[in-house]
Amino acid sequence: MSEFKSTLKQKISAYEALVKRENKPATSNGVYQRWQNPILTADHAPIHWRYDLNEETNPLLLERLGVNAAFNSGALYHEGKYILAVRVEGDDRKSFFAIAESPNGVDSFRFWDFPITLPETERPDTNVYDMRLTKHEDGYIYGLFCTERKDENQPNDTSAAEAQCGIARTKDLITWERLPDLVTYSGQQRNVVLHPEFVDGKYALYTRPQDGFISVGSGGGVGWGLSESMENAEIKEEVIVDGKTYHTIKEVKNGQGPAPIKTDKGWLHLAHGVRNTAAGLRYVLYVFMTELERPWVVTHRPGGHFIAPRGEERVGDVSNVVFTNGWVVNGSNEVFIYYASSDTRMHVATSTVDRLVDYAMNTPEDGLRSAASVQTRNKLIASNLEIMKDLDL
Ligand code: M1P
Repeated sequence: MSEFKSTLKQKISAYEALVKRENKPATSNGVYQRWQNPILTADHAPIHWRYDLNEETNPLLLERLGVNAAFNSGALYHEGKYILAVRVEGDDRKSFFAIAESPNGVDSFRFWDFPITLPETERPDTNVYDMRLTKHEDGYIYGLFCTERKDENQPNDTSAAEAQCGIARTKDLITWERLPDLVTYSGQQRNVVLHPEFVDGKYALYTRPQDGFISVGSGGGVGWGLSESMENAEIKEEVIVDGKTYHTIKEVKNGQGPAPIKTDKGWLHLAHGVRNTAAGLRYVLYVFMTELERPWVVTHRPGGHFIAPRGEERVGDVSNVVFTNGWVVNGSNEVFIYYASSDTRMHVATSTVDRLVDYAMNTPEDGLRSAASVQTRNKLIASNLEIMKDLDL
């Protein structure tokens, strides 16, 4: 066997070992179960995406098109499979979307042969990322994502960018129809998510109005608005569902994660919150619930973070970040929370609808002052000390 072929054979067997690696439960806090291994990394990108496998044109078997990261994935439970619309980032810093599927939701995620071919609009995207998948009651699967383009108003600033909400839809996850970008009357938009049901006969969207590309400025918060259509989506009026708040985990900014899960107690939401530190921004996940009939009205706000970066999750291209834009409920009411760490890799945590609703409804709110936090904790401690007297463990 030629050296080319034997090297390729080794690469294929290392790749197969990675993709087939069994995942195991890690720590659990009763609310959710973390799993040991990242479910997707840059190394999960298929070999045929990265190497030219033609011995004549690539005799030294060099990696021609490297992949830098696989993170921030939209998710769907579809035809009995766990589907992720992964943000894959090439070494050239451009992100694109690719579908990966798993039979069990916790390991064996394998990319489909080709990434998604996403049509462009008349104003081509420079970069696209963070697709939220929503199976809407109109029959389509929508992918809403951030489209980033150069800010033409600042031609001399090579990092001045503009973020807006791009929209595509599909029925089979293979062929995608691109629709015009969402029109809103806020400066920029990121983290826009389609609600799965019509509200008052209209499409309902969670938004994140922001003044600048990174800074939300005077804007921010998880917003909400209605649109007559998705073919020409336009939100004339945005209300803030869940604003940013001083000295909380969402002091600087926040954003809706995936589309909310419908439960008999209300809509269950997952979001990210950002605060500033001397080491830079820290991104964590949090949960809230809204009314069934009025999904823009918050009913429960469990205080603090739900998932924060831990161990190796804390380090990556943008360290100290966990971010989510995908979760699914399977046929047994189990919830698979797909989250990325440090803009580098994907993880899963599992729970159930009942556990998450219990967490959302029975976790005390942030009291917004140290004294209030101590009061809440003392109440728990006093009650527990009484219980512990009679505990015979
Ligand atoms: O780098 C952390 C995250 O930053 C952005 O999120 P937000 O708009 O809330 O600041 C996004 O670019 C996201 O992709 C990224 O993970």
